[in-house]
Order: sequence, then structure tokens, then C-alpha cells
Amino acid sequence: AGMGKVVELSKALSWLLRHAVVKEGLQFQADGYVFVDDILRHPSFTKYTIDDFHECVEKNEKKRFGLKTDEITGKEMIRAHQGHSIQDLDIDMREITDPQEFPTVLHGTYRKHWSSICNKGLSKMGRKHIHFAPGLPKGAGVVSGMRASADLYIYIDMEKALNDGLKFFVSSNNVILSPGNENGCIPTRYFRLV
Ligand code: HQG
Repeated sequence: AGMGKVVELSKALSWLLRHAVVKEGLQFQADGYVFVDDILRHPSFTKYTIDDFHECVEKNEKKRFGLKTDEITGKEMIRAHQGHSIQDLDIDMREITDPQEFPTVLHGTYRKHWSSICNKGLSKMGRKHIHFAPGLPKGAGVVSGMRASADLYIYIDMEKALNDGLKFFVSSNNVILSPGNENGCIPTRYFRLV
């Protein structure tokens, strides 16, 4: 398939797997996986083939998706590794306990949000977690965990945040995720100057 079709499929899968499986009436497992066959039958996906799915997973620049074979049925399943708004999911993520493991943890955002972020801290907004990258994108490339279009980077003092009991996790595609405090926020006192 052409790159245009692959990117279009990546966007459609991000929408479905992160936000819409419930409202679209699709079955999903607690770990976020959905049967590929069920998706191929969905009206928005009938133009795609199983090969398009494989290509989309492999070529994805942020390694957004993962495939597995269901042990019971032997059928292929797909999930998004992070970025969900659906609440009833329990995706295996490793907790970060050593602040030295990720010396640089940053959130990519936009200057237009800065005054609001200063008031409330960084918020998970509509998602389950606030997203962070373990470093800046290399060269002109992209890094999982932040948007390439970000024009403001907020660095986190991991030592201070972990000491104060804030939780951070790493997803299978190396995105750093935090549910924030009881308000779903990382307060500004955990930001650091670089
Ligand atoms: C901002 C992409 C006002 C926040 C990326 C962001 C990521 C606030 C937006 C993943 C705020 C939320 C998630 C506050 C945060 N006031 N604005 N207090 N706190 N914000 O889409 O991090 O390419 O939910 O900075 O790489 O942009 O889709 O989060 O601008 O990993 O795989 O509110 O999406 O991954 O937007 O993006 P989002 P995000 P994919």
C-alpha cells in the first residue's frame, strides 16, 4: 500500500483502538487488544486488508500498535500501546522507580497552553495519562510520546516527583505515562529548568 493509505489507516486505528471501541460495539480484551477480523468488518475499515494492517504496525514511526495471536482462537489481535481515553483497560506498563533510569523526561505542548498549564499544572485532559517522551526527537525525526508540532517542552524533575509519590510508567513503545495527582495533574513545582 502507498504511504498515504498507511498513514490514513494509522489515524483510523488510533481513533478506534484508543477512544471508540466501546461506542463502536467492538469486543476488546482488558489489555486493549481487539480482533483484527472484527475491525476489518467495521464500515470504516472495509477498504483495508490484513496486509495493510501488518504494514501499518511495522512502518509506524512511533510504534503505536502491537499485534498478538489470541491463545484460544489462534486469531490475530491488535492494540494501541498508549494514548487511550477508554477507562476500563489494564495495559501492562512498567512502573519507573529509579529517577536515573530516564534522565530526561519531557512533555511536548504549545505556547498557547502555557498560562493554563501554569495555573493547573500539566493535565491528562481527555486521556488516562499525561504523555512524556524520554528525550527530544533525533534530527528531523519523531519521538514516541510527543507531537512533532510541539513548540514548548516541559521537563520534569523525576527525582522530586517520584519522591513525592507521583507515579510514572513506561509503555511498550517507550512512552512515559503518568496519571498525575488526584486531580490528574503534574503541578508546576515538578517542572525543571534546563
Ligand atoms: C495540553 C501523540 C491547557 C497538552 C503524542 C496537550 C502523545 C493543557 C493537550 C499523545 C494543560 C492535550 C498525547 C492545561 C496539558 N491547560 N492545556 N492545564 N495540560 N495541556 O492529545 O500529549 O502521535 O491529550 O500539553 O505523541 O498532545 O497520537 O495530549 O497539548 O504521545 O501516537 O493539552 O498523542 O501520540 O492533548 O498527545 P492530548 P498530547 P500519537
